[in-house]
Amino acid sequence: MNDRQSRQIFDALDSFKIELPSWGFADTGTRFGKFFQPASAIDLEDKLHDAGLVNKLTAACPTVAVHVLWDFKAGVDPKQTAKIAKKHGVKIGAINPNVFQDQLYKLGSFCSPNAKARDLAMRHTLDSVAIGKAVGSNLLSMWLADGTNYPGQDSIRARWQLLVAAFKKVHDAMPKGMTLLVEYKPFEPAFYHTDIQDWGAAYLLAKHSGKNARVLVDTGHHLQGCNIEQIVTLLLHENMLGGFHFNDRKYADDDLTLSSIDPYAVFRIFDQIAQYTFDTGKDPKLAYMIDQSHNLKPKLEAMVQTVTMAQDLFAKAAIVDRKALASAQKAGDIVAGERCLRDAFETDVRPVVAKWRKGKGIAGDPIIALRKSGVIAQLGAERTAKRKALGMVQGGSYA
Ligand SMILES: [Mn+2]
Repeated sequence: MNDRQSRQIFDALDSFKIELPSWGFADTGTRFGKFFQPASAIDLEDKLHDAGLVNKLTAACPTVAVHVLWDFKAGVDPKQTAKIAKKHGVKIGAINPNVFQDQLYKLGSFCSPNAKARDLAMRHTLDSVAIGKAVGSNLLSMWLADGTNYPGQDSIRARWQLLVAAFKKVHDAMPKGMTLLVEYKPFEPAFYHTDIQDWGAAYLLAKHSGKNARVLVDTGHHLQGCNIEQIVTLLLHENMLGGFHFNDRKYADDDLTLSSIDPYAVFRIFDQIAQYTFDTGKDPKLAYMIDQSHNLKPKLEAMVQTVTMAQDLFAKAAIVDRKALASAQKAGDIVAGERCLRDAFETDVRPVVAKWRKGKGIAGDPIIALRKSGVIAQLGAERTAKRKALGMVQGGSYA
């Protein structure tokens, strides 16, 4: 590692902020059940506390994404939530409306043939815009569970028309400076067709919505073998990429920690972003967010691990020799081109990343620091007592 590469890594890490999901600190599970953790967050204050802790350990996570239904109670001033976040050294980031849990959404939300479901989805989403405004968030992140389970169940075209009209209305209700992020997913919970099933549908919907709409790429929301970095490249080139939901997967939307299955795939995504910046001189201003719920790993450890893995891979992408890569590509030298990527990917960047952390006044290895602190056991004892005092049985919904 030479000095130039070290500087490149420092600059890259300075620019790389990752948003934490409030739902990643609460008890979560699969449809087969949940395994509870004593230290899991009970309420929004706990979630913001935990996010604050991850930010302190990593110096890279100043914002927290919230789920409106799970995190905001009716009648509670959202500004109070912003104050609690501030107390823990973080800010509220992306606002995620929830238009999939109410019984009315059986046939969908914005795409439902039931006008009452569509109205409820619109009211809730406009309320979410208002919450975003109140807490100073500039991101409205939309994921829909809309779709059908059987051919003939509903008109795919009629549903698309409803969707386009609804997103345009939401977009036009947003204040200036707010971005509508459109997330896609090929299947689940719908098993036959999903209304926003891929990046093409999300792109079209964002285009129809208006100039402040962009596509959100959730790394776990693709079919097997999909070339995600190509999607990222095309969306960047078209100025239509808004950001990411990070997680990893082996089979479907598995919510595994980022790069736990395929680090090279994550590196290739970061490589394309670094290439875009190198080629254009532009900062694509992407929202890097984690979307994971950890069913087995200790939640705080899983979150810190994700952030550190993302930083390592982002650092590796920053040291690709772009000039040598361009020369190899021009000469048609396939092996040399590939070696440019492999050389960077196989470089052990951890000592430089640790040095960057020490420069920020934090430990070189945040996982070790977290373990040494004993805070997970301490939170486990405190929260067990809190549950007892509140007469709570551990568990419940994702909230
Ligand atoms: Mn997601």
